[in-house]
Amino acid sequence: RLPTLAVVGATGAVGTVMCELLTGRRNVWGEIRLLASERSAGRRVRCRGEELTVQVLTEETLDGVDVAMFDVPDEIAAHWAPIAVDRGAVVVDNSGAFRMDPDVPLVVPEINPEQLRNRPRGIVSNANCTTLAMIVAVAPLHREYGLRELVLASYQAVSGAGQAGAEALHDQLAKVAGDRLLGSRTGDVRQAVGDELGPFPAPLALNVVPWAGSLADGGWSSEEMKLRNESRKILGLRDLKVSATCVRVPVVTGHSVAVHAVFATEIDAEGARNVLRNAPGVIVVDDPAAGEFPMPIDAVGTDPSWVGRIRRAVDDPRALDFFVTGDNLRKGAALNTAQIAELLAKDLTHP
Ligand code: 11C
Repeated sequence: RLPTLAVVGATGAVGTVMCELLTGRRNVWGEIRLLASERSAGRRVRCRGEELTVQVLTEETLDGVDVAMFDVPDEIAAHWAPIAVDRGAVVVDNSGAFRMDPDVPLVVPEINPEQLRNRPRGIVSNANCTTLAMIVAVAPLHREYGLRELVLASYQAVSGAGQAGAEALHDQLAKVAGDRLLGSRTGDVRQAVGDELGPFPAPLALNVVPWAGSLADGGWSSEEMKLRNESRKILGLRDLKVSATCVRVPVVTGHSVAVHAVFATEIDAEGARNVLRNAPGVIVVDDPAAGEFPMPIDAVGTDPSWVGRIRRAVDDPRALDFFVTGDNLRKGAALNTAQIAELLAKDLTHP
């Protein structure tokens, strides 16, 4: 019997991409069950060539599920994931609810797939989308050169904040379009956009906002702390120094990170490029003379992390600077979850 899969949160921004992804990937599932809140129940969604009806998430609709993917807010995952485990499922959770739990592995299949087997709570966590875009490129460099420190600046797309984020940006762009004064000293974007900020603290149209997530200790944002804590856990580097500044930009999909990585040994750009060319899940696009560098408009809809602008730091032969872009809804969320779930399916089918 092929395992039964539940997609919890099937109609959200990530859930929608998940259904598209499942349609294109190798079919390892028997039944696929789409679950969501009452609001979305009854909706018909095409998945894997079948027309499926979204069902309400209940204890009963979790019955018989072997693997449950959760693409829901933290508090809903915190409540429902243990219930799914009690009903017999292994949960792959894309929220932040369990990532730092020492009894929950934080798995990126290209980096630490072996940790999947050690899951005492029956839950496996999927990392934050910004961490994922960056870590797929950082990990192979760490293996080769020994990572000591990361200094990061993110350029995060609005769909990281869900469907509401994408809609807010499009609504705002419609309001500012055509007014060539807006964004200048005499054109007030705040006035043009009004109160419709969606999930953001300030307008995103014609602007960037140096904030994502909630306020954490010391003035850091929760998103910045996730980059630090999740990188340490995935790489198994408890003392890794990480400083991040997370910034929201007017991009619909595709999170980018400018990375300054310091290693234990000297590093040269061509050596690093070769390591990255051979790394799974990475594509190197690095020919600035020809105008080729990684950008969200190219990465969107694709699986790998796109890496470019690779150069050794002028003032530190042990440091490398580069730019990485990945689709925050695919590798940053749905794809990594699907990859983990497929490894679990393989174990269930051939224990
Ligand atoms: C954003 N990275 O772009 C966030 C969204 O911990 O999974 C994902 C939050 C998370 O707003």
